[in-house]
Amino acid sequence: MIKGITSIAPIASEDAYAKLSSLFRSLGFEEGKGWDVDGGRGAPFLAPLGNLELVVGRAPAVPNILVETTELDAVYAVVRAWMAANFRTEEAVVRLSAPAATHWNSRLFTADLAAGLKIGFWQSENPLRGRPVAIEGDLSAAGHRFGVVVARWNAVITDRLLQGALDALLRSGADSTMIEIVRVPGAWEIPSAARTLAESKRFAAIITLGVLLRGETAHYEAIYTEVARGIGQSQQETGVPHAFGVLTCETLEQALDRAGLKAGNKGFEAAIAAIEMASIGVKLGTNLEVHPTEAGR
Ligand code: DLZ
Repeated sequence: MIKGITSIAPIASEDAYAKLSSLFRSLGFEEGKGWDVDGGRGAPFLAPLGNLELVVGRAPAVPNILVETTELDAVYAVVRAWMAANFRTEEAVVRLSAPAATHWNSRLFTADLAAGLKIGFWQSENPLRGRPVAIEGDLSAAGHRFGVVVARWNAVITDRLLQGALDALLRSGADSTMIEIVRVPGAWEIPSAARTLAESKRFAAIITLGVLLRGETAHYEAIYTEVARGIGQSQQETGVPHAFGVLTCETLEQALDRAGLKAGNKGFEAAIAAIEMASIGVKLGTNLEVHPTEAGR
């Protein structure tokens, strides 16, 4: 419901009004729709983010117009050039302070444009400031149990995908005794095996690996659709993350490229996705993994 907030800055004189408008234009501020009514004039300047800050008690020693920047030194160069063009040299030097650290983990400089009209420009030194808070998975596989379902059809490719997946798991801290590998005849059988593993609730994530070659596979589209649907359905209905490492390629050469030759190893990538989802499961409280000890087995 809230659309925006406007803080009104009364400007003492026409000269100060013109100076500040000119400086903001030279910095590339977007101008809003101004107004001119009953002897008063308003010039809105828009910024991607705005806020009205209420302060009680001792206020930080800053001007009450503060412009937050992401490249303070570049902005300083523009303001300094503008000051040089609008004031005598010695006056410009006095009116512009150099960027300096504040006690609130930022850097700030001020430009004194006219009596009672000092503008502050600042940049936070906190790299996380303004970033949306996101829940992200870690890339640590330690302490998690993973199920890997791999098709034997086109084993020359799927063995490489499996090697890639194991490489990712072990290098990310997985315990080899906590990785269970199930080999199935072909891609068609992957969904049911994946679902059996997922329903056991013993795994933080399932990794599915296979290759469908268009040239070799009758009803290629139908099979692929069903395999993808089955894996997705198992993931949704069991709540256990399933990483999708089933390649669909025109030729064997293309498949080899994706299994470690020219285009990365999709088994490795699927395992990394599984590790990340296992961690997100812990953070979101949706990890269903029950370890054998907990299950009393
Ligand atoms: C039958 C078949 C064919 C033609 N092609 C492939 C393939 O490219 N990739 C694959 O993983 N599996 C293939 N299969 C085997 C089927 O997935 C399935 O294992 C058999 O039809 C037995 O149900």
